Amino acid sequence: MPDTHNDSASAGAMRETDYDVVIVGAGLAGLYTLHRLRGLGMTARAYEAGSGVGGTWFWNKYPGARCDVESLEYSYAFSDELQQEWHWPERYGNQPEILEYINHVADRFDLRRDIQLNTRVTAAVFDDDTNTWTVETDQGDTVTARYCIMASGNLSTPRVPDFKGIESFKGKWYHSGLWPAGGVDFTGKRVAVIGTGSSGVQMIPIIARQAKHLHVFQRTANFILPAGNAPMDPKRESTHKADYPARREAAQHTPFGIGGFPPPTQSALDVPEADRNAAYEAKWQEGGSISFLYTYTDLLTNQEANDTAADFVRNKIRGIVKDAETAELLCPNDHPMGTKRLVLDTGYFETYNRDNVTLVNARKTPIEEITPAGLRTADAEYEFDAIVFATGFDAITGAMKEIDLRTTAGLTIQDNWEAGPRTYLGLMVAGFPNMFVITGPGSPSVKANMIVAIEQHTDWIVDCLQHLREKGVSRFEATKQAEDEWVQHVNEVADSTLYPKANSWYVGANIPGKPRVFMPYVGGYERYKAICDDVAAKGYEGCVMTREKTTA
Ligand code: NA7
Repeated sequence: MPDTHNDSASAGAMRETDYDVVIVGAGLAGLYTLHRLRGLGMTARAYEAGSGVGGTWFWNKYPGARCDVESLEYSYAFSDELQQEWHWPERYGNQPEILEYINHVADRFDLRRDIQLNTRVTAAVFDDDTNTWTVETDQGDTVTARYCIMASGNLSTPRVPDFKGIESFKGKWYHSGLWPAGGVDFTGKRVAVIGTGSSGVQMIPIIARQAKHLHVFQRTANFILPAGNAPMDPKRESTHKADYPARREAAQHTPFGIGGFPPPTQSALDVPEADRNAAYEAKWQEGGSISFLYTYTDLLTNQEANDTAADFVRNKIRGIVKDAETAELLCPNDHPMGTKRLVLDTGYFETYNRDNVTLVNARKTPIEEITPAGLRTADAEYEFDAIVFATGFDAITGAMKEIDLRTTAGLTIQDNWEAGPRTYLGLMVAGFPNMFVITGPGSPSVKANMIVAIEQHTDWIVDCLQHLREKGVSRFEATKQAEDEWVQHVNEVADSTLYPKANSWYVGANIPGKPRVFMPYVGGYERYKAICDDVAAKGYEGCVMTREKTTA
C-alpha cells in the first residue's frame, strides 16, 4: 500500500466560496451525499440534468426495467425508520417503484431545497491558487465551492451506435436510457430491438406481447438466469425487517455487499457432475445472479469450473427454446459465465417460441445502415415502425468525461484518462485536489450492490471532509504514487480472475476506440472497504493535505 502522507502548511486564509460542496447528480449517490453533508453542517448544491431526482431510475423507464438485486437489499440502510416503514411490493423492485422510493427519500429528508433540476454541469475547474472549484452549468450558473463531488453515475451516458442513416429513419426510435416519460405503445407495430444486455432482455418479452412482429438483433449471446420475481412474501418481509440492522452489517462482510447467501466452500471441480448439476438446478429454481455465482468458490477464477456452470445454462436454453437453430444462437459461447454482467430475466427465452419474434445474428450479419424504412444488415433489408436501441452506455467514465473538468495547473480529465481511468481507491484522482468521485472507476461499485457501495463511499468521503475541516485543511489530494499503486492493484486483482476475458462494458469494449482497461475493482466489496477504512485510520495515507496558516 502507498505510504505517502504529507501534511504541509501554506500561506493565506481559507477562501470564501458560495458553497462548501457542489454535487454533480441527484441520483441515489447525490441524495445520500446531500443528506450526510447536512448532518455535518456543510452547505451544498446538487445539480441534476433530469427533470426529477433518481438518476438511473429516473431515465431508464423502458418496459420491464427492474433491479437485479432484491429490494430488501437494494435500498438505503442509513435510516432504520425508513427501511422499517417502506414496503416493497415485489422481490425485485421495478423502475416505477424504485423511483417512487427515491422521491420519498428526497421528501422525507427534505433534500429538494438544495437540488437544482434540469441543470447539467458543463464545466468544473479547480483553481490551483485559491484551492476552490468553479462550476458552470448549461443554465448559466457559475458557482464556487471548496469541494466537488462527482455523483454522476456509471450508466448515465446512453450510447446509440454510430450507424449511418439514422436521421433518415421515418419511424420512431428510442434508447433504453432515454425513454419517454409517458411510455411507448408498440401495439400492432413492426419493432426492432438492437442489443441483448439487461435492458434488451428485460424489455423484449413485454414488447413481444404488444408488437405485430419483433426482430431482435443480437451481437453477443448473454448468460441469462431466471430472476424468480414474485410478490413480496409478507413472512419474508417481516423476518427480514425484524433482523434488518444485523443483515445490513452482515452484507458489509461479503464480496458483493449482499447478505443472506452462505459463502461457497467447495470448488466446482471437487463435486461429482450429478451433484453439481443438482446444485445449479436448485439455484436456477431459486432465482438470482449472486446466489448462482455463490454455488462454488471458483466460478469466476477457473475456466474449467466456469465451464460446468456455463454448460448447465446452455442446456437450459436448449430445453426452453423450441427452434434448435434459435436456441443455439442464444447460447453464449464467447466469454466465461459471469464475466459480463449476468442478466436476470422473466420469460426471456420463452419469448423466442412466439410466432411474432425473430432473432437475427448481428455478429454474422452486422447492421450496416439505418434506412428510411428500417435497417439493412450485411445480407437483408428490414422494415420497421420503431427501432429500440438497447445498446448500452459509455459506462463508468462517460459522465465525467463529458464535463470540461480541469485544473488551472493545466490538467484535464480527458487527457488524464486518455489511456483509461486512473484513481486512488476509485474515490480521488491525482492532480484534481478537493474532488471526490462516488462509485468511480477502480471501486467495486458496479460489481457490488450499488446502493451499499454508494453509502460506503459517501460515508468515507464525508468522514474525510470532517477530518479536513477539523484540521483546517484547504487542499486535499491523492498522490501520484498512491494512484499508480492502486491502479496496479486493481489490474492485478482483475488479472487473477476470468473477468478480463470478456468484451464487456467493464473494459469499455462496447464503445469503439475506448481504451481497453478493466475498470471495476473485483477484489470484493468487503476487502475494498477494509482498505478504505485502513487508509482513513492511518490519517489518509496516500494523500497530501495542505493546511492554511491562519483560518481565523
Ligand atoms: P449493455 O449491457 O452494454 O448491452 C448493450 C447491448 O447492445 C449488448 O448486447 C451489445 O452487444 C449491443 N450492441 C451495442 N452496439 C451494438 C451494435 N452496433 N450492433 C448490435 N448490437 C450492439 O447495456 P444495457 O443497457 O443492457 O445494460 C447496462 C447495465 O445496466 C447492465 O449491465 C446492468 O448493470 C444494468 P455486445 O455485447 O457489445 O456485443
